[in-house]
Amino acid sequence: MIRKVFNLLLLFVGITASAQVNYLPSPENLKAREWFQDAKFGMFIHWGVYSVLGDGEWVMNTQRIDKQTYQKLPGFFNPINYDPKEWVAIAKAAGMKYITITSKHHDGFAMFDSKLTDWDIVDRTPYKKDVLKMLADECKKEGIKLFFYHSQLDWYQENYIPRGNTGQTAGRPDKGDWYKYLDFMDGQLTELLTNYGEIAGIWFDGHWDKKDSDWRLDKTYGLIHKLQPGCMVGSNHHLTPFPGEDFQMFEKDLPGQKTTGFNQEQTVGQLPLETCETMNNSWGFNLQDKNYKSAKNLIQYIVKGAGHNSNFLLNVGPMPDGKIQPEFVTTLKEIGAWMNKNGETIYGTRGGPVSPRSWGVTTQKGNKVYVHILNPEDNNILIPDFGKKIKSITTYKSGAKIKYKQDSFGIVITVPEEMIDETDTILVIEI
Ligand code: FHN
Repeated sequence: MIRKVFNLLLLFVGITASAQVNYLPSPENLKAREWFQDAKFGMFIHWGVYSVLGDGEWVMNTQRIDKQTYQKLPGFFNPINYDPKEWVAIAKAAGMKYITITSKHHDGFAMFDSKLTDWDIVDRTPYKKDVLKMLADECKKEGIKLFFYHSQLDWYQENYIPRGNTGQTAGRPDKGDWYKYLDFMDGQLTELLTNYGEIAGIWFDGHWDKKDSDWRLDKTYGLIHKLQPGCMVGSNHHLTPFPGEDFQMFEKDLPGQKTTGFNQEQTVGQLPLETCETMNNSWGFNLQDKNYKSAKNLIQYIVKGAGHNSNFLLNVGPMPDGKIQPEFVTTLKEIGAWMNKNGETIYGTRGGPVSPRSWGVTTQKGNKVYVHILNPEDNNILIPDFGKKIKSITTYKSGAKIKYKQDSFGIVITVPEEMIDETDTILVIEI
């Protein structure tokens, strides 16, 4: 038992020791965190040479494709219909304020012009253009902030050794130098934070592949904060945030929820929060995956996210020709129509003052509390007292006055049947 505790202690010390222990976020970084929490809604983009096979972004691992064979894929990747203008317009029309795109996923393929390897879109594809550069320019023009997803896990680089839980079937020789791999990764991060203008954040993923290894995070996080102090670092390690991180993400779960099984050890920290989710069941393009989520379901997810003081990062996996599939475009348009009308009750708010309930959530901004009734069990809802004297309660849609009774138990509100909205009945409590 003592041995076990001692080992755990060692592990904890080891992990936190390798993070940016004395990290003090810069004023730019704190400002960026404020912007991030106000922005609330972003587009996640999983795009890479794996899109050619239409079987998701893990196809190299799931189909046990060795590195030799996988190297044929870039030759088929020629996204002639790729139009960053169109992508950014779709995101903006949906009400999204930022985009997080895969600069490199687990297959190690760089979707940018890297001088550190030829395993990238410029050297290995007939397309030969730097799609991230094109997107960065368009985002800048349209006032959309850009984040880069970057996989720490790499199934291609031979120095990614010792291997982790995945990438065992890539057919790489069992020799290499781990710290050369970390140097390579820091080198590519330097390219991404030097050649693409202001980058709002780095979205790391893959630490979970070998979480006990020395990822030298202090160096990597320190490098990012030195190159761009306002750049927010986040890591999808499904654990409690490490020093040096500026936001915390939850995959396929609202903060604190544990429905997915891979975040049992995750606790909700004090950092800005973000939940990421797919529009069907896949991150990368998947030809056969037709499990599309409805616009209503995704709108309620954005609202629940805001009620949990969290952003919502909604994913698309573009097709190999560069187009976003029409099913996603249609749903994003519907979400945009709703955000156009009701965005004021989401953007710039913070979760609360009442924690999430079975009937819905609350968001607050200034002297307004927005009550979002998502599952009206009946026309009466009880809101626990949150210590403020209420001036009025009206519907957000029409401004119609709503009857209510306030006492020390709380506020009982009766919402007339005809005012119930099947997606979200929004009431405005003026305090
Ligand atoms: O393995 C990745 C997966 O491909 C995808 O990128 C998601 C996005 O959050 N993260 C990992 C699974 O936890």
